[in-house]
Amino acid sequence: MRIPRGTTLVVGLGLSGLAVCRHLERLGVPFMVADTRRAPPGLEAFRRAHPGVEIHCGPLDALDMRPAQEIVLSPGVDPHAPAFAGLAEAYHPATGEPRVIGEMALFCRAARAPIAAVTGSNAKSTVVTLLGEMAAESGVRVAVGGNLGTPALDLLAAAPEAELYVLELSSFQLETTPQLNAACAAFLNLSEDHLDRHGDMAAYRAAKQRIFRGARCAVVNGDDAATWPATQPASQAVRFTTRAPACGEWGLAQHRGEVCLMHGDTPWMAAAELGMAGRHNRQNALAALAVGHALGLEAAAMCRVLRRFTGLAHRSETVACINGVRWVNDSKGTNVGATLAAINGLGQSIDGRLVLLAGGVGKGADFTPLAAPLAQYARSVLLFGRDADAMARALGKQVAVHRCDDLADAVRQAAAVARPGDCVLLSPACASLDQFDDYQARGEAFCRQVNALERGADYGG
Ligand code: UMA
Ligand code: ADP
Repeated sequence: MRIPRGTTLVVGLGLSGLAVCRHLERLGVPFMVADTRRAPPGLEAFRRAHPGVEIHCGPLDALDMRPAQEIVLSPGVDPHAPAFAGLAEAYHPATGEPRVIGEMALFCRAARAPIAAVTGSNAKSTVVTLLGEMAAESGVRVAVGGNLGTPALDLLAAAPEAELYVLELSSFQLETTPQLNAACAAFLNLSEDHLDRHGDMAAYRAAKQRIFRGARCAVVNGDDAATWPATQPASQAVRFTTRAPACGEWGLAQHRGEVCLMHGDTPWMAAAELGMAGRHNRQNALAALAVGHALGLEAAAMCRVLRRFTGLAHRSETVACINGVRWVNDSKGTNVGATLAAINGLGQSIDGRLVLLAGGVGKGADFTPLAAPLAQYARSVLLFGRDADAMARALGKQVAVHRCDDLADAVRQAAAVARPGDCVLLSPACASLDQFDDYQARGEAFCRQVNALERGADYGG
């Protein structure tokens, strides 16, 4: 099938693709859609809502995409797939941008308010949520979205009066964004994730580094050089660090006998006042302050938010204490870096030991960095899901590892091995998609099973 000349092709009928379709409709741009699944969910609803729009379902090599005006990929669609060979490198004569782009490229063209953008392997949602709250508390009309959930293009219609867009951006979204031109762009941290898509860490980092293209201000992690801009002097970026900060940096230092969040040598607030628990959240608070300060948000308003915000669901969230055992839902721990932060953060703070529940889709990651902290802090590791065996091999013999049928079985076994003072931690270091719709569904299943345990009920799934 040949795409009519001048037509834009939207690939992927998910959240992002549907937002692109609505946007193109508003602009009056002719488009058609494609999805590599033969029967993607929502197809019939889409047909009813867009009766005149042509839809192609199935492999993309059945489509001749060359005449397309532009090809707008959903984040889950790999621009390096063979179907786009030759097209991904081509430039559009009118826009000067690549012909294969993503939702964010359309957003940048249309947005009339400054963009604050946040990327990183972990902590994006937490920092973006904090920033949205900080901006609102400062009296700024703010719209928050992107990888977090609400597609960026939907914000344009939902919040036309916005004075600031705060966007969480994944490597997938950045890979198809030629030039973001953010007022402030933050790269929080880099650890292994999505290697099944990007191939290696260099490509993954390069995708994330695109956040700095055209940025007026860069915020980076002083403790993680991989986040520093590759093409500009790192000294021009604002840094946050967990050490005592140098002049202009954000960091942690003792002030009048307590650890404080500092800007250079100026204390902003005591770390103990933070609503969020865990050492990694101090870092997240500093990152949010660094971006908020760069955007000119009010200092007092930002500190008020940091005091009251206790964290998002499914991120190191205590969901029950049963017979002296704390049960923690960190289902959003979908990569090794996140799970390491949870193990180290909790391992240091509990009286007993950790019982870790982990496994799922490993996305090509190396699990060996988990072995040493688990040997130090864990009583037992209960593994389930597709890559459980790979994880067991990586953990070696220093840790007591048990294979479980599924999450419910792991919860059951955890209840049997945990002792008073221990903490049972669901932090899978893997995506959930082999067994659940998403990390929320996995976290909710865990909470249901733990609640049933609390009630002394039989729990099955
Ligand atoms: N599809 C294809 N071919 C493919 C892949 C997907 O046709 O090769 C189709 C699927 O059949 C489906 C649609 O594309 O119909 C799904 O598109 P998608 O996977 O890009 O997902 P969306 O529903 O559009 O959601 C995307 C983000 N998803 C991904 O990046 C995988 C959402 O991030 C984001 O919230 C949403 O846009 C709105 O911006 C989710 C995510 O898992 C939370 N992100 C990853 C992460 O956080 O680790 C990066
Ligand atoms: P993202 O949107 O990048 O996935 P979230 O804020 O949802 O980030 O947090 C995801 C996971 O990362 C959580 O499981 C959390 O425990 C862990 N995490 C939070 N902050 C950090 C940090 N600063 N460094 C490493 N891991 C972190």
